[in-house]
Amino acid sequence: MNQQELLEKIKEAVMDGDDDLAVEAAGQALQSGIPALSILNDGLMAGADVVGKKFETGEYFLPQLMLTGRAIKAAMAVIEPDLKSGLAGAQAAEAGVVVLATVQTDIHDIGKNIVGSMLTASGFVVFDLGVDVPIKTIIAKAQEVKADIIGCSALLTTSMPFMRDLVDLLGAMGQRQAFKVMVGGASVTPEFSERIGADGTAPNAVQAVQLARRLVSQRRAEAGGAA
Ligand code: B1M
Repeated sequence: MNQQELLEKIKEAVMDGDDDLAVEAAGQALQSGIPALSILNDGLMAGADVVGKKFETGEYFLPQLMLTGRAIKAAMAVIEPDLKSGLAGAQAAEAGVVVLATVQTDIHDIGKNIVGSMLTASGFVVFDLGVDVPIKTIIAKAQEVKADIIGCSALLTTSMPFMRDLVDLLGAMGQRQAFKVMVGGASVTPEFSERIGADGTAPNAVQAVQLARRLVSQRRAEAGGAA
């Protein structure tokens, strides 16, 4: 089987919600030399997109979404060590402190967990508050641990506005400059991030780490300038 066929096999395993096949195919893909990031983007997320579209059109139902989520999680366990080792070269102790959460009303956590895991592997201290987290709880934790970055994940168009509310609430509290705010999730675009006044977004976990590094550098430069 060539590399394109292996990626297709992963995509189909995710579409079928077949966790055993997803694990097997992810392992074969790694062995054949496909980079872990490509397995994530071109295999797992590509399969999730198809399932999402079939769910929208009424061809698939909630059980299929659940099986798809399970298959992605299972395959992630196979590729995660490689994803992390790809980042290890640039690892720095105490790269920054991140408070991470899926915002209130939203329970999608697969992408957030991958982002959290990649940030940790890159030397960030991550406080992952889980899913369906009220924005006030996120801000309180960020204040408590003196976070550099608040990272919010949301996959529902109905939960994304809570990320705007978080930015607005920080402003109302006079705390907007205290933290960098990073947002993400399948429907989050750079335009959305800019519109709500966040400091940036990333389409995947590897770019999320790069963004987090940039934001911490900016924050430290700003703090140095203010001193
Ligand atoms: Co749901 N779901 N779901 N779902 N689900 C979507 C999101 C949907 C797009 C499917 C669709 O209809 N096309 C749709 C949302 C539509 C919309 O609002 N526009 C949807 C819906 C409607 C729902 C329910 C409402 C269904 C229902 O009950 N009727 C319900 C909502 C529950 C709730 O949250 N209150 C629901 C439930 C579920 C399950 C629980 C069954 C399951 C989630 C399991 C879990 O997370 N533990 C599920 C799944 C699996 C999906 C899809 C198919 C796949 C999501 C996923 O895990 N992708 C999804 C379709 C899709 O996304 N195309 C869909 C893989 C993951 C690796 O990608 O999360 O995008 P992603 O994360 C990426 C990047 O986005 C980025 O990096 C990650 C890794 O590379 N990233 C960040 C993520 N967070 C970041 C944060 C950052 C930076 C980058 O900075 C802080």
